Amino acid sequence: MKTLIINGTVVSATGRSQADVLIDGETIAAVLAPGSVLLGHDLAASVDRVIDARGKYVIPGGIDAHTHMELPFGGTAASDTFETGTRAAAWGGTTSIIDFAVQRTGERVQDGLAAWHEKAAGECAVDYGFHQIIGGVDDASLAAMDTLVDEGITSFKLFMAYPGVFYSDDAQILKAMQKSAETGLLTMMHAENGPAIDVLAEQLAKQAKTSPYFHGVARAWQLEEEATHRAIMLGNLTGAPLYVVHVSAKQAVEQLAWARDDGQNVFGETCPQYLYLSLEDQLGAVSEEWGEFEGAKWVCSTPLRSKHEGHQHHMWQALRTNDIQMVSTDHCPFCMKGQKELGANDFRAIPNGIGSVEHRMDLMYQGVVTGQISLERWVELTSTTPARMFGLHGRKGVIQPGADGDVVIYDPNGRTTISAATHHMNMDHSAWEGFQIDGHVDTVISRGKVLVDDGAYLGRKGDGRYLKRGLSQYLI
Ligand code: DUC
Ligand code: ZN
Ligand code: ZN
Repeated sequence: MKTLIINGTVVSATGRSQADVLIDGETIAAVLAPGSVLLGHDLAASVDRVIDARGKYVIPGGIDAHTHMELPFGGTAASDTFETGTRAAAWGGTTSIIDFAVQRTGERVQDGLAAWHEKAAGECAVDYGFHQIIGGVDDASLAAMDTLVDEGITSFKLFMAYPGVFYSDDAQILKAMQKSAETGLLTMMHAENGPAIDVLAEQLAKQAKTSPYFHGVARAWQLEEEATHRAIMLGNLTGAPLYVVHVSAKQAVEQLAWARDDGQNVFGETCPQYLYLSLEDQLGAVSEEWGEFEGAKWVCSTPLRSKHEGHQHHMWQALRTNDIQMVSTDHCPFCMKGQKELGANDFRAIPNGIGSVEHRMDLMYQGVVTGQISLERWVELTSTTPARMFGLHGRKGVIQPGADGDVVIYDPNGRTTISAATHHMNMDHSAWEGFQIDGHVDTVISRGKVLVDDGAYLGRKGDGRYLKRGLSQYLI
């Protein structure tokens, strides 16, 4: 199957131009001056399908490098399966995800990874890779980390939060980072001081401060800044490259900025919720159905931050200055009914997570509309840098000959209203209910196959393939 996309504006991380894109089979064959004639033939006449992208942007498919499909967490499991979550991703212009396989204390890393392969194989709408959560750093898991690169898993995640669940203490972090320095695996860090958070949360609960808002009060920014600093210094000591996930506090951004200025291989990711939503939104949220428990929809960790402290402004700035390099979702959906409501009487029991895998491209495009970031930076933050960061560059994140035919046609004049009534994620609510999007994902092509076109879903489960990843291109 040969597809030619004509008349569009092709946008990359470094520029934009009027060009036609030829996809042959699963890969991009050529990016051509408009109306090109090849070997005397009118190209449009020799292909199977021509898509007219006049007035629209032609961008590389989005890469969401932080999702949690089916994650067992908080006494339940994330409500999107690999099937529903990746289909929703496709609807939103994301053609690759990187999810987190889980190993817990006492379990073998190999078994955790095998379990994730089993959940995802044959189910996904788009291509998928894995990071490895090491929830129990011990001699066996450290030894198993030596085998990860051969499996195409070149990054692992540690948690400084969630004592008794995924938590690693400093000694464990030090050992895992030594392994990271030795193997080239990128250390991903959930940087919040979990033991201190648990003390504050218990104190709040004893004062009957149990509504969802207090989740954010307990998870104070000082505890994100402190953990980020500690992770940076342990990385400095061991020589481990460090990637801090879901950064929400401006003080944590400042930690990353000085470490980068100091020459360390330190990177940071933020998520749409930290750019648009605040602790006050959560406090003010009351509904007929849920009363003040409505705020549970926005319980995630790291938490939403106070709008009076300037975190959002600082985060947009950091996206421009490259103190933060990319935007993922931390997609971890839970329904209100039967899941979030486990914490109806105590915020500590609310499963943490927001579902956004379908909306990341649209939400970040609003930064272009409002002048916070350029069109090129939009592509860089959502696709090109994730590919480079996680060893997919050349295949993903670019529209160039030889790359996978992952292409999104985005209409800047289209309109989208986000709602649980119309989204494709398996969630009974939306953290983004009523958000008006200037722009629309019109057509989504994954390895040459049209998955979404003009409001219709044309893909099938199992279209997505496992992505064996290389080492991070930022380290070589
Ligand atoms: N944060 C979340 O909000 N959900 C899953 C895990 C995490 O770290
Ligand atoms: Zn996390
Ligand atoms: Zn996460």
